[in-house]
Amino acid sequence: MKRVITFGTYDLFHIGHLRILERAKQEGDYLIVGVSSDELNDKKGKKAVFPLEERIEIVKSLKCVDEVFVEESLEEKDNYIKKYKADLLVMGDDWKDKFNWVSCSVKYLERTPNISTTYLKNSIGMVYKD
Ligand code: C2G
Repeated sequence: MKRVITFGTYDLFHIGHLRILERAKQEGDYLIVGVSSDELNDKKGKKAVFPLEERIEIVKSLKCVDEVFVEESLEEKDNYIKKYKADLLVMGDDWKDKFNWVSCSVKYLERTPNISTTYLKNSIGMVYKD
């Protein structure tokens, strides 16, 4: 059984998030997802709208996701890979070559165009008034 691992914040969960998780699952049989803690987001210079518990609840509910844990640090990536016995790390290509140092295979998948949490944050206030 091939075990795939991927990571993300998954704030304001959108179609780009769903598609990368579904494509990650297609790379193997079992999908493990590390959801970034609020503290890790602070370090990444991001502030999530939805708290960690809610982001985890949404990701956990997806058919393609088998297991979820909290990602506390980007540098711990290889420890998570070993702990969850992952054979393949999947990331979006905004992270291209950033994680080539890990001990399993790595695949960077193309991001879904024209959608992002940043775009949503900016457009909601401007376009939807009530
Ligand atoms: N994504 C995508 N298409 C989009 C937007 C996002 O394929 N239009 C992918 C990203 O490439 C990433 C995943 O969805 O693989 C989660 O994206 P984010 O929630 O923005 O995750 P990020 O904050 O980049 O955290 O250890 C790495 C980090 O935790 C990744």
